[in-house]
Amino acid sequence: MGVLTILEFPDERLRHKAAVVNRVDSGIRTLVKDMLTTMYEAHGVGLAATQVNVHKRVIVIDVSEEKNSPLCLINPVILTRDGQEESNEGCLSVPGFFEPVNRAKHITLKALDEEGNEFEMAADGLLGVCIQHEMDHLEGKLFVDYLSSLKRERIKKKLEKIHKGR
Ligand code: GNR
Ligand code: NI
Repeated sequence: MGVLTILEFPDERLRHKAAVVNRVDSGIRTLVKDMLTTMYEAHGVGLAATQVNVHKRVIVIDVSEEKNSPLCLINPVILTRDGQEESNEGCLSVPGFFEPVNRAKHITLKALDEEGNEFEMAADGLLGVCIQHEMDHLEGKLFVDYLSSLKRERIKKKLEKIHKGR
C-alpha cells in the first residue's frame, strides 16, 4: 500500500459511520502506517480512516511543527468537554476551503493505541480541534455541515466542477 487516496466532498462514502475495531492486529497497524504516510504526504495535521475509504474507528494526528510526533487513536471516546472556541478549519476532503467552526475548548478522551492498550489524554488548542474534527469523520460528519446551507452548497458546486475537469 503506502500512500492512500483521500476521498473528497461530496463523495457519499464520507458519510459512512465507522465500525468499532475489535482487535488491534497487524492489519490495523498497517492501516495506521499507511494513514500516517498519506497524512504527511498531504501536509495534513490529522486523518480519519473514513477519508481513505476504510470504515473503521482509526485516527492519526500530528500537530507538531517538526512532524515527528505521530499520535494514533483507535476507538476514541470523549469523556469530558469544556468551554467553547471558534477556529478556522480546513479538511483534506474539502481541499482549498477554510471556515470558522465552534468546538469544545478542552476535552478529555480515552482510546486504544496501536498496541491495543487503552490510554486517557486531555487536549486543547489545535490538538483538541483536530481530535474533534477527526472524530466527526468517523460519524460521517464534515466541518462543512456546521456552515450555512448556502456556503455548503457553494463549496459543493466548486468541488464538483474541479472533479469534472479531472
Ligand atoms: O490538515 C488539517 N488541518 C486542520 C486545520 C484546522 C482544523 C482541522 C484540521 S484537520 C485537517 C486534516 C483533515 O482533514 N483531517 O480530517
Ligand atoms: Ni478532515
